[in-house]
Amino acid sequence: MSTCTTCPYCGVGCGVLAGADGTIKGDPNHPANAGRLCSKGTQLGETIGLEGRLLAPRLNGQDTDWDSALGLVADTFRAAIDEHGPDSVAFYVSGQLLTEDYYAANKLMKGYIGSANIDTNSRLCMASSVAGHKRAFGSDTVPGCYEDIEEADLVVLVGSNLAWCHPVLYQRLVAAKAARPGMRVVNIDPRRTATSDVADTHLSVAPDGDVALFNAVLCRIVDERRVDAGYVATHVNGFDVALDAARAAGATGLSAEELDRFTKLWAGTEKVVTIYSQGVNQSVCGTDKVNAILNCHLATGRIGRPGMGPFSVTGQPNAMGGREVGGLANMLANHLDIENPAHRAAMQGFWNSPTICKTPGLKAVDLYRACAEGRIKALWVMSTNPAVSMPEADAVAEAIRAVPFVVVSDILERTDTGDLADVLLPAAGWGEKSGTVTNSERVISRQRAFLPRPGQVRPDWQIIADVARRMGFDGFDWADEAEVFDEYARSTTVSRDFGRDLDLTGLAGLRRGEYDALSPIQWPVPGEGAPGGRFFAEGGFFHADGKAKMLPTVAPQLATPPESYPFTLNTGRVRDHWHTMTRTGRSARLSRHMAEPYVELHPEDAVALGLRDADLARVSSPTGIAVLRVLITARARRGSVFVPMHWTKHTAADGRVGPLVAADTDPVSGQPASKGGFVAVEKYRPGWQGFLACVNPIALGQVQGAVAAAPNGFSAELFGEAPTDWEALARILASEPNAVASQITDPARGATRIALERDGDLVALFLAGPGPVEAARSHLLTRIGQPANPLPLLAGRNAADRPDPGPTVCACMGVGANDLKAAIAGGCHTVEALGEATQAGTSCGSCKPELASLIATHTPVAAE
Ligand SMILES: Nc1nc2c(c(=O)[nH]1)N[C@H]1C(S)=C(S)[C@@H](COP(=O)(O)OP(=O)(O)OC[C@H]3O[C@@H](n4cnc5c(=O)[nH]c(N)nc54)[C@H](O)[C@@H]3O)O[C@H]1N2
Ligand SMILES: Nc1nc2c(c(=O)[nH]1)N[C@H]1C(S)=C(S)[C@@H](COP(=O)(O)OP(=O)(O)OC[C@H]3O[C@@H](n4cnc5c(=O)[nH]c(N)nc54)[C@H](O)[C@@H]3O)O[C@H]1N2
Ligand code: SF4
Ligand SMILES: [Mo]
Repeated sequence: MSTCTTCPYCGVGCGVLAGADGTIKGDPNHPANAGRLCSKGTQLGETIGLEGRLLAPRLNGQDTDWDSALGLVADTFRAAIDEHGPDSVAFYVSGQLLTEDYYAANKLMKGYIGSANIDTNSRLCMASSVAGHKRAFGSDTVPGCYEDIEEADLVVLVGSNLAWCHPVLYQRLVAAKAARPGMRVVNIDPRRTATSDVADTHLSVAPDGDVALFNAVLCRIVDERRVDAGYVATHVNGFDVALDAARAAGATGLSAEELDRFTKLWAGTEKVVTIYSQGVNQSVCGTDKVNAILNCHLATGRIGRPGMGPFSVTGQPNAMGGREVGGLANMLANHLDIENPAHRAAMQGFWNSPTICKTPGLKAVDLYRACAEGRIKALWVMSTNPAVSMPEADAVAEAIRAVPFVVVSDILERTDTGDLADVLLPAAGWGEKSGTVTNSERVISRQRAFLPRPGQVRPDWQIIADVARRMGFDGFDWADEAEVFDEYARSTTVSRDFGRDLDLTGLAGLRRGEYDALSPIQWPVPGEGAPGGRFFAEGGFFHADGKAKMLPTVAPQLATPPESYPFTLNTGRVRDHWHTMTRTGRSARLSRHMAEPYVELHPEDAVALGLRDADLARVSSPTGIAVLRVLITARARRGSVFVPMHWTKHTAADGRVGPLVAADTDPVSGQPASKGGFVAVEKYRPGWQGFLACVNPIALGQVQGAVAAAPNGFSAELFGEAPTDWEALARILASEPNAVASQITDPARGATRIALERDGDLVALFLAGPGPVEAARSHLLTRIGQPANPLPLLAGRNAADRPDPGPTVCACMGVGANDLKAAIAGGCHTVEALGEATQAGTSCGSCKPELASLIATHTPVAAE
């Protein structure tokens, strides 16, 4: 028996069939994925174990009972509000909460506490898209749907690594292009990524060159007479001022020929979809980037019709749901505006609440500044890890520490943020809680529980309601999540009556059974008439006059790095990890794709810095320092380095990029420029480097490095400042004081290899030397926890029956790069042939771009 639910990772929102035994399959009936899953979705079963889970409320590190914890939270928030006013408290929430959780949190803060100090990690994610939509459309409306991507003749991906970040949508794009080879795909990103592999053209735009680029597209549209004059006349304001601004040329970092070809292609293709993501949003000019793109679609009327439109893809599973219920500090609820007294009065009327916030609250970056300045007396963080993911992360951790009372709701006992809390509240996790999420194309799906709730965990909405009631508020007496959803659906009568886009009144009054059985449904869901569909093909915008607005977007001066920090910093994601790794970090398979934090840089920059592959580099900015493995690739843009965002104090204290990122924000949206800032890069020479594979969890202590899950235990890449007693160190790191040690040393190279055996099993292998450790890691990892003769391993020989598979490329089927290279040498020259021979890429397909690039690099060139 399996349960039909939704993947808890990205905003594609794939349907999942989950079994109580942890089996996971794609749901063939879900409109987002039709049975497909990516590597992260496929490995969900590996991430739902109970190790490390927070199972009881905690006060100052001691387990406590719910009554005491909830009472303390309610009393302390109440006391702060009574003494210092409603704006002295704050919630910081997450696009990974379910809509019901989010609705409850927003209602409590805005309608009952009477402050708008509830902001969300969507501030770091979607805020510029929200602000751009509101400026252009009068509301935060995503006009199109996934099918548009398949029906387009031109798909432009701007600042989106779709192949790694929205893999199932990417697979749909790849399949559509294969079926219709005439389709064109252009990828606009300073660096080449796995996504560039589907693209006919990759444009290495200068960081933040996007406004200038889309301004150039707008000029081309006009010059080639591609303006839809009828649409503009009837439905659009601001055309002339937008065009004036666009005429002022700005730097894109592209050649005149590249610019010419791209603007011509965009202007000349009717069915164009422009997909954009964090390369657009996370910038000091993020909102202008969004509007520069929207301007082009509005001028051509290419919006809301099949195969055309701008498409801001959401990151988190419920980023869209959070925007609906009002999780941002500058939105009220239901896409209504705090600044509008009629909206406020109507929401307060619906809630029948004692008060309502009057002005926008603090946005994330300002919120943590207020914490640092002592203005916030009580803070509640739910389902997000700001001590890792905020810019200037170390300063944010200090700011949280400065708040007198900090509550964190999480599923884990230890996170970088949870470690700063006075009270930890144990939340039910994916698989244990029930509710709804909305994906990138406005499809609402049910998340359904299929696992028993362990320990004392409770769903987030219930924890919020419990606190609200203890604060003396009515309006939080829901019996279950179906009642919360029903109230939310009914509340959209308010937005509907204001003529807004968000209308779920057709879902109001669902009985529990109907709610449980709810199939994926695209909003709007009006009380009468068919649900779903596109917006704006016939105008109908949400500004007072019903028209859209084109905005004058002025291309910024491209920033030149200061002498002391000569590289532009770029940050983002890897294929198999999710954010701060609290879930994907538990999966051995997912942890093998990228087992440690790294810095990607261009070969010419590497030469200039004297860096070679696998060296360590010290990357520093005015606000922080990280030590990272060097990955040299021609995919990087010269002068720009890329560092992934995933590692934490728990997984690689020195490998965190958050402390390096400057807290600069977009002036309109308040979204931080997480892709920006400047850094210095230099070679880092530690006293030694090492690799440890072991059955026990690894506590790094004084040693630096990164830990990761491995097939029979854990692994770590290590480095340190001073030479040590190797055997003692190996025992401490492996927590094996009594195991039998064998050691081989190579005094000439200063290298050592130590094996620890207990009861005939190999429990740890430790390799160390003065430079990067060269060893077949995946091979060594397979021996851990097994009866093994350590000597051949220590001598560095692979058993003849088990050649080293190399670094994992296909996480689902566990296929390594060496296996793949062998198969390519053996004649597999297509992704399909490789799949048949090795099974790589045959499950979720997330690794297909990497398979294709391996084929491109390793196929022997045929003799003439
Ligand atoms: N595997 C995986 N998938 C995820 C997530 C995850 O953690 N892991 N997180 C989810 C979430 S919450 C989000 S928001 C999405 C994010 O999804 P994406 O936005 O696709 O991912 P990122 O890697 O953050 O950034 C995308 C690209 O922007 C580029 N970029 C940087 N600066 C610029 C610029 O100035 N202009 C342009 N045009 N491009 C630029 C970067 O080089 C990068 O390749 O992914 C979602 N999916
Ligand atoms: N440098 C840099 N920084 C970035 C970005 C970037 O591209 N570069 N991207 C930004 C973006 S787009 C995003 S979205 C953020 C993401 O950053 P975060 O939101 O900080 O990262 P997550 O690891 O997703 O944090 C989710 C937390 O919620 C917990 N959790 C999981 N399920 C539940 C649940 O059901 N209930 C509760 N209460 N807790 C739960 C998890 O254990 C985890 O601690 O990072 C941002 N920061
Ligand atoms: S694409 Fe992958 S991570 Fe995103 S929802 Fe689908 S299975 Fe989950
Ligand atoms: Mo995000």
